[in-house]
Amino acid sequence: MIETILYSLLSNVPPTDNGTFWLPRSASTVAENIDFTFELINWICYFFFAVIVVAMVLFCIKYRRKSPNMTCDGPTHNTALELTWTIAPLLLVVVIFTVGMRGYLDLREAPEGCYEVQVTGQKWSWTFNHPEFGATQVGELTVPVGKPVRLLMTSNDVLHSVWIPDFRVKMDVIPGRYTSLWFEATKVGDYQLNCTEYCGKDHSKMLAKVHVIPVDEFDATMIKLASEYEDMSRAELPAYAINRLYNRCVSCHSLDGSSGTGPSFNGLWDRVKVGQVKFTSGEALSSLLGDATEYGEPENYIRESILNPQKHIVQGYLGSMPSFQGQLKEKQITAMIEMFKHLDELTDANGNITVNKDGTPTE
Ligand code: HEC
Ligand SMILES: [Cu+2]
Repeated sequence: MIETILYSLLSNVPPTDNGTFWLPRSASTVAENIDFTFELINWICYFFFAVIVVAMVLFCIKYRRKSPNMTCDGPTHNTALELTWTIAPLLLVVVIFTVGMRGYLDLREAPEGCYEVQVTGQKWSWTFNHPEFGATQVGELTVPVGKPVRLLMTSNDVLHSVWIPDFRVKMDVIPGRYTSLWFEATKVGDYQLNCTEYCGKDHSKMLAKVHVIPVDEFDATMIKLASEYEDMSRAELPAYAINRLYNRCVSCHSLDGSSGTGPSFNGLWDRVKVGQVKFTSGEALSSLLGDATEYGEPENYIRESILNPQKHIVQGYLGSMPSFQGQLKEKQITAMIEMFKHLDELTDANGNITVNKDGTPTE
């Protein structure tokens, strides 16, 4: 009841298309409640600001010291006044709590049957996995309009935080733990996702776009995304691999030559091509290449390294690489191999990726 009255009093509450002076446009189901709570508190502040300033000015005039030898009796009790300034704020705070708590519970409790996306934060990018379609997106997230979506999130390195201002949702992303948030987008369009936990040098570039698309286009779009490499020519594969597949390797393999959990991809093809890899068994790759040997072609060694990484462990590393058997299709493995061969055309000297998925240069 009280909420209905308050709603009708606050005529400029969202949903708004362009946002208000204080708030960006709103585009999710929880936004209404959040904006209402914000506006409510805001208007309470305006009201008391006006009352207090007016009273202060009037009292300054009325009770000013009118002559140098004027004295007064000092403060006294006024029970009615004291009860008013105790009980009125108490009631206000109870109202704010009730409205705020309801909105908070809505935010924290995802409805049944959400579409689930797995989110990984990593210095300095966002990876979105759609287990239902076997599709992965980096730096962009496609979701259906009018359907609740739940993000199950974790970090590969430090604290990050997902924030989609237009949806009014925000949640920390923590290494070694899952956190979640949910939203239901109400309007088709593109929305900005930010990292809002300072996470190092390129924190301000840790952005992603949320594409909200009509429900009837969603399945087709995701299926296409999961199999987009099928129709690509060989020349298109390296740019695809570095943008769409490398994110599964990035936590262990660098592009700038520095070794991590695994050897850097930088120079990998040159090493492998001439067999210049030594294994913990003491064997060298050179003795496994060439006619009538285990691998024949160097490409076979890379394929084997991805599908069956335990077979030969590179010296100086532990056998900690997971197998990608069943996770990468043959053509995606071909794409990775093409990526190794063309790595110098895809990255700059510092190991930054310099091409987009469609082969155009970044920035
Ligand atoms: C959890 C860490 C981890 C991930 C993720 C990972 N690797 Fe590895 N990778 C390793 C380690 C450790 C080695 C070295 C030991 C070995 O040979 O198994 C290695 C070795 C390799 C080698 C052989 C390197 C050489 O110098 O001979 C290739 C090729 C390779 N990985 C490709 C990939 C690809 C492609 C991906 C992503 C699709 C990937 N790895 C994901 C840890 C990882
Ligand atoms: Cu971050």
